This record gives sequence, C-alpha cells and structure tokens, in this order.
Amino acid sequence: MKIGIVCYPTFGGSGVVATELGKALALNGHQVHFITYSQPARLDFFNENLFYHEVYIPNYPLFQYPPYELALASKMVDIARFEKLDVLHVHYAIPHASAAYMAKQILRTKGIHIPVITTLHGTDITLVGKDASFEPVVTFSINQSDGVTAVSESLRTETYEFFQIEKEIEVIPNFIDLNKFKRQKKDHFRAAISPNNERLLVHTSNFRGVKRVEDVIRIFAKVREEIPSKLLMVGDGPERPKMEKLCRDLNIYNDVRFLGKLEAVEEVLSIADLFLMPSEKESFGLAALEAMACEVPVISTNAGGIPELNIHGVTGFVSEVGDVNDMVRNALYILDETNLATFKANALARAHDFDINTIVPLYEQFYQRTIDAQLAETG
Ligand code: GMT
Repeated sequence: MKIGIVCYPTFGGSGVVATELGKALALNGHQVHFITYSQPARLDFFNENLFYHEVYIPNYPLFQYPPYELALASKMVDIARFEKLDVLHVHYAIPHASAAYMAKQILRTKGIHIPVITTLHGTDITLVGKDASFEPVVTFSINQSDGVTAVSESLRTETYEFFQIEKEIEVIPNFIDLNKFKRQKKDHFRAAISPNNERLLVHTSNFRGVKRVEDVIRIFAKVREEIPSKLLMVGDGPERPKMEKLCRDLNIYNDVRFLGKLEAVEEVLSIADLFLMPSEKESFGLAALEAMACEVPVISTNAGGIPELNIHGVTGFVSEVGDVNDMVRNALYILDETNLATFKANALARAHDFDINTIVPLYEQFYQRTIDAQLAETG
C-alpha cells in the first residue's frame, strides 16, 4: 500500500505512535509518506520506503494566525495525487481530520477517491476537542472520516459520550517495539545516579497541567522519607520551572534530576525501579507502556485508558486522581524487596500484549478494509 501519515512531530504521544507505525509499515514493504511541519522526532533512519514531506506555511503580514490547516490540506492533495496514495491516515483530530476532509473533497473534483482514516489519541477528544471553539468541526470531521480508530476502549466510550458520532470507532491500542524498549545493562549509569543503591523513581511527560507533575514530586518526597531514593524527571514543558522550585522548597532538590527531553528514554528506564504517572487524563499512557517494556512497574491514576494497561496489583497500582497518599502506600509496597521482582516481571509480561508485531497488522487490516469499502462505493 501507499500510505500518507499526518501527525504532530512530537517527542512523545501521538507523534511517536504515528512515526513508529510508519516505520514499521515501511519495514513491512509499504510505501509511507509522512506529511508534517517538521521532521518527526523518531524518523531517524533511512529506508527506501520512507518519505518525508514538509508542510511549508507562507507568512504574510496580514496573517495574525498563519493558516496551517490550508497549507496542510494543499500538501495532502499534492502528495496524494502525485504519489498515488491508497489511504491517508491522520493522527490527532485537530486540525488533521478536517484538513484531510478538505483534501479529500479537492481530490474528488479531480476524479481521485482516497479514504481518510482518523486515529483519536486523547486530548483531541477529552480536552481540546470538547471545547466549543472546536467541537462542531471535530464532530463533523470524525463523521466524515472513512475509518476511525481510538487508542483505548475508554477513549472510544468518551468520544461517543461527548460527540454526536455516527461512525463505528475501532479500538487499536498503542504498541511498543520490544527490541528498542528493553532493559539494558546500565550499571555504570545506575551507580552514578544512585551511588548507595537508592531506589530509582522515574517520571516522563510533557510537563503539562494534565500530567499533575506536582503529585509526582509530592509522592517522591514522601517515599524518600521512608526509603532512600532518587527521582529522575524526563521531558520538559510549562510546569517544569514550578516543579524545580517545589523541589527546592521541599529541600529534596539534590535527590531529583531534571534531564529534559531525551532521545533514548529507554536508557533511563533501564535503571528505574518505579514509574510514576499521576495524570488527570490519559487516553492510553504510552510512557507507562515504555516503562513496563523496560521492566518498570507503574504507579498511576485510574484516569481514562490507564487501567486497560496498568493492571491493579499486578503490573503496579491505580489510584484516584490526586490521591497522593494512596500512591505513596502503593509505591512503598512495590519497592519492598520482597515484591519488586514480581512486579517487574509482571510489567514486562503485560508489555508483550502490546507488541508492535501484534498491533501493526491490525492497522494493515483496517487500511485494507477501508480501501475495499471505498472501492466498492466509487467503483
Ligand atoms: O499526553 C499528552 O499530553 C500528549 C498526547 C498526544 O496527543 O500526543 O498523548 C495522547 O496520546 C498518546 C498516544 O496515543 C497517549 O498515550 C496519551 O495517553 C494521550 N494523552 C492524553 O490523553 C492526555
């Protein structure tokens, strides 16, 4: 198949899922064309089946807001037409699904019928999409997509609850490349970070409000009172300055390292004992899956799709959003010498359920079904 993928070129979340999917499809022999405003963070290797098309947004003094959606739609038309794409797969509804709708209509006037698949990732539904400023466009463009997928049952349910959706939404969960995300021997690194074999807790996110990073710090501060431990904070975002100040105020700064955005997060996860995800919303929790693949159990909330991944009492524990004390109790239980090895093994076993080799074929089958349905309609 010739597949166009539209996504945000981000370090985590939907951008990573879209990029890893495209890379896997290319390795399976499909021709994959990425269309986005800058090189996706993980599009980092050469393959004869992989192409990258940058969306250029011309500026003009009149534009207070450069019309990205129009430039994107025009690029989709151009690539679909000249590369003869079989399907356009857009990740994150806003504004990709509506831009794809426009591209599809333009292509139709040229006698080209291309199916559009929209994958819902989370905040495009649960946060931004619900806002009245976007809701009518989100509802319309989901209904106009030829195929719709969501990354968890929870996101599927929420989409039906909050939007007037007439389309069937198929759940295709996120996945993990177990060859990349695996526990590596990094003894020197561990010894440098925790010289007295302190327990190592890790948090990875974009440090946005929805991640409740303050809870991460407060959980750690209480765990540290009971067991010698260190905290590694991976990623960056708006909450980071406040969190650094909080660590100073709590007098724990020397035991917390802010590492910023890292390419090889699996190296940090390889030395970790526990992953913290106290998010207020989380459609899936890809960062937790990455941790589990590196044999790291997870302390999380029960928000959104997290309980579909993190099995309570098996791979970690889930708590109510904001219940820091419960998360501390659970963290101490897992970190206890007698329990840690079992939780680590369970986390890895669970990660295998989301193996890239199992999940990518679900997308391939979904593409084929959607293309066949479109062909049956248009002849
Ligand atoms: O978590 C974020 O803020 C980024 C966001 C995104 O759209 O990139 O992540 C969402 O998509 C990920 C990939 O499907 C999911 O693993 C995250 O749970 C989801 N985030 C939220 O729902 C808050």
